[in-house]
Amino acid sequence: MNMHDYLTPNVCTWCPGCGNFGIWTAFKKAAEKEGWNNTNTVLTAGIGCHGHLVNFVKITSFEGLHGRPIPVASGVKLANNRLNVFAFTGDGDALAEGGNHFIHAARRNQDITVVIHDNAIYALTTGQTSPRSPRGYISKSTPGGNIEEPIHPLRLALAAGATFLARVYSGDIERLAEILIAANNHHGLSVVQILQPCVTFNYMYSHIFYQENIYEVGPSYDPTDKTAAFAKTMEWGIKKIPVGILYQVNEPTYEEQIPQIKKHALVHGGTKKRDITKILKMYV
Ligand SMILES: Cc1ncc(C[n+]2csc(CCOP(=O)(O)OP(=O)(O)O)c2C)c(N)n1
Ligand code: SF4
Repeated sequence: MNMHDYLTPNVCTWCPGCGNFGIWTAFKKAAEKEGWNNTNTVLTAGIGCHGHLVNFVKITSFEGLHGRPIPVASGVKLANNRLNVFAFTGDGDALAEGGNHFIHAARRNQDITVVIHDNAIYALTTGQTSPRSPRGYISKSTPGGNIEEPIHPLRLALAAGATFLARVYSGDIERLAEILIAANNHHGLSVVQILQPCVTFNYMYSHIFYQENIYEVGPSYDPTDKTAAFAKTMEWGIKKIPVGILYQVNEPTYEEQIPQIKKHALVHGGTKKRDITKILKMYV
């Protein structure tokens, strides 16, 4: 398939200039390069502007309930652990409604890729303060300014046991495509935090803000050093937003530790009929 083959008949509804366009393009580029298609890949998404992405990519997908793309991805991977599985999620979706799933996915180390479209607000519902909005952020849900501390998803995932953490700006399409490929190739849970400007509602985290304030961690950085990774996840602010692969280590995946799916995927195991009449009789 080439990039054009991934298009669907659905009309794209994102606002002009939205950071989601960069994510869409980068994903299709990565898919073309890696040969991701309906035979080997499944996408899941939550509810929000981010979730529309799966309607615009011709690969088998499931758009679930708000906050639930990770458990759906988890189920898909358990049923067929030979698939590439991507869970597209918003910052509200991943860290508020789905916050518990996010933490447990990190510690479980299933071999799936969680892609956070981080626009630091609830965009689809017109710009309310989210768990990523900074302190003091004024929106229609916090007209007096946000009084809560924002969540830093990579720091949270690292503390919970994640084995691959990356951050990238949505406008850097080449780098984003590379990182999506690296995340998918990683054995274990990968979290990719994409700095995705919402040009309609987020007046702080604009394209210019990210272009001026991100920096690549560079070749001298050791992504296997957990203490260094923690330090990187503590950085956020003017000229101080590190991007790139911040952490990557090899640990056994969840799937590798389940003997029943080590040799063949559950879906290829066939079904065995069992007579449960005796058991049912116990309940009458
Ligand atoms: C359980 C539940 N709570 C609230 C909503 C309403 N809702 C739909 S989309 C959305 C905001 C989505 O924000 P985010 O996940 O950050 O994604 P974005 O739109 O910014 O991409 C909300 C609150 C819902 N559908 N379900
Ligand atoms: S509301 Fe924001 S996130 Fe949603 S499509 Fe428009 S610019 Fe993108």
